[in-house]
Amino acid sequence: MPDDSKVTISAVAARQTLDSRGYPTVAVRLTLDDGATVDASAPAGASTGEFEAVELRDGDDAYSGRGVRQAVASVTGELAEALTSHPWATLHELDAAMIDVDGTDNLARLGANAVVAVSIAATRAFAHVADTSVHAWLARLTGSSERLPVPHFNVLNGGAHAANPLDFQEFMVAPVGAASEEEAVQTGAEVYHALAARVKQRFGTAGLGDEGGFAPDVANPHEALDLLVAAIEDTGLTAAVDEVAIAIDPAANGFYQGDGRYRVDGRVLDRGQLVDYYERLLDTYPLRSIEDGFAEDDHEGWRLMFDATGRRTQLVGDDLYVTDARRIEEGALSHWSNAVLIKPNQIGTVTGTLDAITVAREHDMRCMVSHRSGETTDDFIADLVVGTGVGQIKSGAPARGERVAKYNRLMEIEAESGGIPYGLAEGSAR
Ligand code: 2PG
Ligand code: MG
Repeated sequence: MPDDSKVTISAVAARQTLDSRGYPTVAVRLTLDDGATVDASAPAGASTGEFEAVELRDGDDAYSGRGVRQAVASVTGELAEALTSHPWATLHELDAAMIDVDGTDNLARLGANAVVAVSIAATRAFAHVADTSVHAWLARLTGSSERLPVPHFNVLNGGAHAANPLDFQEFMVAPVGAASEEEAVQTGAEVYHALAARVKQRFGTAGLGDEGGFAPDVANPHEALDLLVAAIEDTGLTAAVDEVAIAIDPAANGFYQGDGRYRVDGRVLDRGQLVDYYERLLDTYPLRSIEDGFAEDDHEGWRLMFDATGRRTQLVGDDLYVTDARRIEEGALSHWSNAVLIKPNQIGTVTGTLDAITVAREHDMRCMVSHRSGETTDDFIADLVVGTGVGQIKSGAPARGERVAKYNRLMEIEAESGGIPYGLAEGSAR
């Protein structure tokens, strides 16, 4: 077992580095006793859930208050002292020590941006001392069968990630029927380019949103979905749930009006009407997955949606669960959704992330590993998704360095490892 090999950290360094939106985030380097170094950096969300672990921002003049010098100081100060104090037998022990030093229940004092970067670097350190890849180490730790995931390419952006009037945040293309990761990436890129041509022709511009998808002045979700279907067909492939499927993240917190009412397409819909709206989309388009279709605190809306569509569609909780095992358990027992989005920085440690996946699995909920809208070129989530074998990832468009870093790492794992199957995990069809 990898945990037999202890990790001894001799030095801890941290600094500010820029994310894909040009704001600073935390970069960490751990030096191990054999001289090896492991690095990691924290991503940052824009449409964040209320109950996420706290991302520490300085709030002073630098970067409009978004500097992370305090979080960097957390790493080089208190965390460095704790981490270099003795050898670590397990990642769990190391993560627990950081939570202990922080002393709050949401990492508010040291900052989840500090802790998650250290936790990811530490995971790499354990893989290093076990002389294996990060994905293989995670698979052994969690007892999972490795799997290359179906990528969900966010090719059209709206909501908090774009300046257009589109209420829904993400429109994704998922090559479910591809034979390999390499083929899936090719499909995603070809659809992206076909969409670029259509968007340029219709709107005269192909400006991008935060995740590298196009952000034209599309008026409503129907128009966006029509464009996606057309772009898929332009490539000669079939838009269908078991071939090239579509997934959406409305990110409903962004258009929730309170009191069970939502503003979509300029109309105010109650919960039942919003369920009807989604059902019409499901009837019309090859939609396999809807994430955050309701607001994070509108549990009644989630339940209604689950009752109406949970048997035929993947319903993913993101802001709803914030990668928190306790919330996921509550959602499973209350029938809020049948799937969970997995973002390490929402919970702040890799161990907490793995706990979230374990609980989801115990309740037969599917998982999708996810990037954040603010990213670096850190590709940890690629190894995370393969090692846990959950079968689905979203990492934005098949373009821009911080997005393709993950897709490229997946293709590298496929090429290097040989024999890891591609596709949705058992029981994950629509
Ligand atoms: C989401 C994410 C990632 P953000 O809502 O799923 O796509 O966006 O990182 O802004 O929360
Ligand atoms: Mg989301």
